Amino acid sequence: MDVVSGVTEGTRVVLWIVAAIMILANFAFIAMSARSRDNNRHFFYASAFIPLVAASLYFAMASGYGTLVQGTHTFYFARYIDWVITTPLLLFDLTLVALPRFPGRGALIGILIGSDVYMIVTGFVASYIRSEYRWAWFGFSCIAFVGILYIIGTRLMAGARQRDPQVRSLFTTLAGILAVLWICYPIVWALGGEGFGVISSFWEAVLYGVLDICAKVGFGFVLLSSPALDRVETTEAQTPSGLPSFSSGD
Ligand code: RET
Repeated sequence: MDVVSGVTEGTRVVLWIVAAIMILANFAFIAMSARSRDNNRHFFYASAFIPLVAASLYFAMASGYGTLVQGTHTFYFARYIDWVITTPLLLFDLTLVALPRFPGRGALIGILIGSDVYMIVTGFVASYIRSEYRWAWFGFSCIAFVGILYIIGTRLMAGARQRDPQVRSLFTTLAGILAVLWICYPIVWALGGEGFGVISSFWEAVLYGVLDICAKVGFGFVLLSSPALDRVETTEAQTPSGLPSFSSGD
């Protein structure tokens, strides 16, 4: 079998296909930005940048430069470079939909992104280490992940409840997509070569590929094609009296 840097031919084909889909998504999101407005253009920039980053790192893996051969095991380290850049941007999008511009959402964005970077970096360490100690790092990463889901389910949800019904329902859809897809990542990790090794590296590449396409491209399409996007940065949280609320952020 033709193997380049530990990547077999079948897996390379999968990686090339995902790279191609990501670059097409980047073009599509750039084209969609024609309908953006000044107040929501950042969503288009972020959504287009996410598949561009993924395309370049899938390209690296497909061409044999995104892997590390560790004995009989191939570690696809480029995934973590992709995720450490793209997952904060996805959380950034979600937070902007949930919370109004005022009275400020910076602290929550900082906490979410900090925890997310920690989750990916500890996940990288778990993957790099081949001894049983990797499970401790997997555990650290999972703790941060639970924290992220907790903040989304509590603080962001509470913020979204105070918003325009269309914006609220966009948030609920995006948060649902994000939670369901993101939970699959540690499951694939545990089943794949870094964890228990019960699925082949080919199927691991297929599963991560499908997840990455749904979490980046699917999420981006839902966000950018929503009519509620125009209302996200214009509506403020409402108190029952209709006055802007000063309590839903910090
Ligand atoms: C790892 C392994 C360690 C434990 C946990 C993980 C979580 C990874 C996640 C990745 C999400 C990636 C996305 C990429 C697409 O844009 C690192 C697999 C908890 C949640 C959404």
